[in-house]
This record gives sequence, C-alpha cells and structure tokens, in this order.
Amino acid sequence: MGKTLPITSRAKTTALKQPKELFTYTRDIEGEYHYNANQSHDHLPYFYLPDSKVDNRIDLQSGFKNFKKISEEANMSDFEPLLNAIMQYERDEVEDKVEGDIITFRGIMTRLMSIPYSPADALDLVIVPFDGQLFINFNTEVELKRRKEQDDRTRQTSPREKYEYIKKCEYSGYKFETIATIPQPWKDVSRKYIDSRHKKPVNNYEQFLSVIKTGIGPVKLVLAGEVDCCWDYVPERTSNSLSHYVELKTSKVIDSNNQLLNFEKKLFKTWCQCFLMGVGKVVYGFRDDQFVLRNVEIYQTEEIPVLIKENPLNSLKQNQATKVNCTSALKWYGAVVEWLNGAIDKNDESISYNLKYDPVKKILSLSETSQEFNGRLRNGGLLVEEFKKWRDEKKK
Ligand code: 0WD
Ligand code: CA
Repeated sequence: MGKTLPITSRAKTTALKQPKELFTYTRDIEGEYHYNANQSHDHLPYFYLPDSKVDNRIDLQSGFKNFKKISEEANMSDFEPLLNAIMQYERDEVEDKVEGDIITFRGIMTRLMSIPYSPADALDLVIVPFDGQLFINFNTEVELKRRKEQDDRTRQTSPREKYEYIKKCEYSGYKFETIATIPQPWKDVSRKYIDSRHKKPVNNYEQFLSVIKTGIGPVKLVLAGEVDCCWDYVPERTSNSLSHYVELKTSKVIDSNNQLLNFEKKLFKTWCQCFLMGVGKVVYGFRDDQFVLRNVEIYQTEEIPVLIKENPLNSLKQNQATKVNCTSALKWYGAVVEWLNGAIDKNDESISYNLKYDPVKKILSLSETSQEFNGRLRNGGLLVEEFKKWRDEKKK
C-alpha cells in the first residue's frame, strides 16, 4: 500500500524548537571515526581570514592535482559511525536512549526541505523503523548510481576543459575551507602556519560532525551534520554552541541579474542547511572565472530569509514563479515530517520503507519495501547488529 504527498502541501504552523547540540564526533584524514566525548571540540577549526589576506588574490585552484578526495562510496557508507557515536553517547553520557522520532543526517532533511524549489531533482530514501524511532538514509545504491551517471554524462558531453572546470569548482570549496580556517584559536596558532596555509594539501576526509536535537510541530528529530568551523569560541555549556558555528561556501562573483537569481537559489539551500541545525553564520567566498578569491561576505543565518524576500529582482513578473520563500519551505518541511511521523508505525520493525520524490509526478511517495534494509551492512544497509543489540539490551 502506498501513500503520497503532493509538493503543494504545507503545514499550518511552523512551531520550531531551538536546536541543541547533544554530542560531536570526528572523521580523521585516514577516514577513521572518533567519538571524543567532551574533548571533541578541540578538533573544531576556527574561522580566520582577515581582509589583508583576501587582498593577496588567493588562488582557489592551486593544489588541485593533489586533492585527497574521499570516494562517494566511502562517504556514503557513513551511517554506521553515526550509530556507533549514538551508542557511545547513550552508554557514557545519558541514562536513556536519545530522544527523537526521526534520526538522520541533516543533508537528507535539507534535500527534503528544498524539493519545492528544486522540483527536477529526484530523491530516493530508505526508512527503517526500530525501537520506536525512524532511521532515515539515502537509498545509497540508487543515489550512488545517479551521481555516477550524472558525472559520466557531464564527462562525455562536455569538452575536457569544461569538465575540469566543474571539478575545480568542487575543489575550490574545500580549498576555501583550508585557507579560511585555523586548527586552534588564533592565539594558539603560529604565524608560520597562517602564512603557509595556501600551500597546505586539501582533503575532504577530515570532518567535524555535530549531532543535535530539534523539532518541528509535534515531531522530534535528531540530526547529524558536518560543521565547517567556529566563529569565535565554544561556550562552556556546549549545548549552546550551535550559534557559534559557521558554514563555509564558495560561489562565482555576481555580475548579472541572472547570476544574482542563481546565487539566491544557492543561498536558499544554504539557509535550509544551516537553519535545520541552528548554525549561526554563513561565510561566502566569491571567486572569479580564474578561481581567484575576490571577496568574502558574512551572513547571519537568521537574516537570510529577509534578504531573499527583499531582493528587488523578485518582484519582476518573470521571476515570480520560481521565487524562493523560506517560510513556505518551512511549512512544506513541517508537512513532510508530520506526514512521515503519522504514516509509519515506528514499532513495527518487520517493514522497511522507500520514500521517493518523483520529479515527473511532483509527489513524494512512501511505499513498503521488500528489500532488507534492516540489519544489512553493505550499501543501503542502515542498522547494524551491534546497535540493535545495544538497544535491545537497554529495553530489558
Ligand atoms: O548516506 C549516508 N550514509 C550519508 C552520509 C548521508 C548524508 C551524509 N553522510 C555523511 C557524509 O560524509 C557527509 O559528508 O555525513 C557528512 C555530513 O553530512 P551532512 O552535514 O548531513 O551533509 P550535507 O549537509 O549534505 O553537506 C555538508 C558538508 C558539505 O559541505 P557543503 O558546503 O558542500 O554543503 O559535508 C561535505 C561537504 O563539505 N560533503 C561531502 N564530502 C565529501 N563527499 C560530500 C561528499 N559526497 N557531501 C557532502
Ligand atoms: Ca561547507
């Protein structure tokens, strides 16, 4: 039996809980995960990029050939470390299991939230009910295949220079992270480190992950997401640390109305990403066609909806149809989360679900799946035996 939700659905209210950090974990340069309990904020980088550095015309493509890049496969099989981290948190820090109706990655909720404004992007998720909670991940096999096909298509249909340009755009985002952050607070970092940052090899293995609790309407969520860096300091009560976090982004300098509208779409997605986790600030590095960093702009997450709303280009008739609206996106998100929460029996562990967004029909559909996602370790696998055993023992 299938259930559907049209993308025109909106919740009536958008009562939101302020997100709070529960705990953090990290991935190191070898791809190993560490649950570091209280010390893990030591691994959170700090933002440091004075204007005088930007004036030096930093090259965001240098070192491209030496990019230490994690494979999509490895990056996607990362549900297990989250479960391990939850297990350690439950064992070492709290008496009970972590509270929440839905447990997933922030990136997945960002994708769901932005569907009405990216209606051409398909999405395939897997939902596994277990122990009164819904665990949600990408349907990794489908998602990996889609990404690979997309990459092959670009490679085959565009000239080699164009393909390389696209790859360099991706690289420049990680390069910006490397040149805009320092590993410790400024007072603890040597001048030498700061002055040679532009030569540091770039990788996307290292991640600092924050696991937070939040809620919309009656539904409680636990979300895990990557945090790029810290603005100033991590407060003593680390549950209040989210507003001190920063999301780093790069984009092309804006020099036409069309580019501005494009940027606004990106800014909207970034807002979803940060808003969902309570990340306080966004820093955009703007680069030119030669990948030279030209200027840097800082946004407070909470001011972004206003900026988007007040953009004069939006009142032009031809732009009305595609106009992004943060409040409406939030109401859509509320509708999706409430629908999922009501449609699935969280205690019936015999059924797993597929949640698909179909870009042709423009609906979200939920269907029971015969595939075994519960307990499978490989692609698409979600819950692992150790986690299930841990929770089962807790119940006794
Ligand atoms: O299927 C899985 N098991 C999933 C794993 C689903 C969702 C996430 N993850 C893992 C990935 O390692 C992901 O990188 O968790 C990490 C963080 O999750 P998230 O914060 O929920 O992811 P998202 O919000 O989509 O992206 C945050 C950052 C990105 O920053 P930008 O500025 O590009 O939004 O995570 C990084 C990237 O820095 N990231 C990746 N790094 C390497 N390979 C990838 C990727 N494919 N995707 C995102
Ligand atoms: Ca980023």
